[in-house]
Amino acid sequence: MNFNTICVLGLGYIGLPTASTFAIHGLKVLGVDINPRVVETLQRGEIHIHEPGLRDVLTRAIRSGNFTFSTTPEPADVFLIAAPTPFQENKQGEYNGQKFKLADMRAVTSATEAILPYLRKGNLVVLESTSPPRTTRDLVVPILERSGLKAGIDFFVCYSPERVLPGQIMRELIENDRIIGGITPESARAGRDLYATFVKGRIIETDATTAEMVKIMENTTRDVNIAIANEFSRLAEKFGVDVWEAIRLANLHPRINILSPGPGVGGHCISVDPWFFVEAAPELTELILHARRVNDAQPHFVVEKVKQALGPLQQKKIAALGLAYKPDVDDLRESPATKVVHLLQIEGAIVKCWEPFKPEARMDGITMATDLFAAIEDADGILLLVKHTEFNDLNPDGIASKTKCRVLIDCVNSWDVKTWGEAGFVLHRLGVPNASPLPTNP
Ligand code: SAJ
Repeated sequence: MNFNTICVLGLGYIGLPTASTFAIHGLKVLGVDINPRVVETLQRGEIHIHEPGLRDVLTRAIRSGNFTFSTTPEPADVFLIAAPTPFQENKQGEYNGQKFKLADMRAVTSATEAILPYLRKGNLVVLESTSPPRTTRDLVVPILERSGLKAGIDFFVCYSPERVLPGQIMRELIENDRIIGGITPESARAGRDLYATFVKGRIIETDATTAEMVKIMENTTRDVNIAIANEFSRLAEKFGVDVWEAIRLANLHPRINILSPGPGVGGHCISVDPWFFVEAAPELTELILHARRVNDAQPHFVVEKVKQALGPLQQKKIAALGLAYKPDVDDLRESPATKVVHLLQIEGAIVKCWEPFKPEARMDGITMATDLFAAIEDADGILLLVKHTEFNDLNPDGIASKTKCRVLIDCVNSWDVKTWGEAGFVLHRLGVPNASPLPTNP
């Protein structure tokens, strides 16, 4: 099947890279976003998100003449929905006294409705947004059939989960295997023909609900694995063990791969998607629910660690390094680092934050420093929350010359006790019992 034109709805972290990639591979792409500021930014040739390599592909796409932008769709051969599926902020579900979060499907619903006036016989509609199982069949198809056309007969529908890792999206988009779940085998085949435009990995056809479940299973598995790493970090502190060394040794086993503890799980995927299973079947998801709770509680353990290092936090000045949800990205959504900062402030600490990937970030209740040195100059403690490469590479003597602070708390196993110790610092690490006494500031 040959597709020449595609309308991509949602120009965020997934939609924009995907749309740009289709455009440089010869399709005429209309990028649609309901936010006029996003559309204006892109029309000026500028970009509203940070993702390595995206700027280059976007520029090539625009220069090719294949990529234009609008706030409303137009007729096309393919409609691809890449709208966000966060959870609802103001409403929770409950089962047996346990509360759980609920998916907010409004963006997917309205993107699907926006396609309706343009849907024609022979079209392909693809949902990429991570969605609760059966969304394609039970939410998307009924909306599209309001057109009077019959899904699977007059037009094709498939679910193809995005599986790319933020920070490596441009490469993974092309190289990763693609799962295409059709509402009929013909729909899956149409999806295969579309993605074959640029995917170099395998393209595997299945049904829509299996594809939805596969996507949530992947992210849930990662969440559960991180939860156990976080629990190991708590146990290691209790038993006087260095969790990082213990994990390194355990991972020498050929069938063990423990992930890394840290300040918690953030982002718009792993901390959200497991709730889709819990919401759909709370009676069957005890482990998944508890893993979510373990990861959500991890910022509290970081605060305990800071208290062990600095004593009572009232009026203590803390420099918090890193607010992004993970290393080397500028995305602050659902970031555990911001939760840690809020909890420290509740304890009375005065926190200055430095985020090199988003120095201009403005968030309620968060004080941003103008640069790293402004954050640390008068600190009592320096708290490392994100393993950004530039924090890894900091020079201990250089830092020592800019602040009198000599107490470091590393939550991500970035800094070396010996190297920083030689520069006069006492380094406390998450998952390692605090051995060293509090130093006095010189
Ligand atoms: N994290 C840890 N310890 C680890 C690994 C991660 O605490 O060992 C934390 C990170 O710091 C971050 C969170 O988990 O706060 C999630 O980061 P991540 O790198 O694990 O994943 P995401 O959310 O950036 O991307 C995931 C990926 N899914 C899987 O690896 C199974 C990606 O492939 C998906 O496309 C993406 O979710 C998505 O969009 O669903």
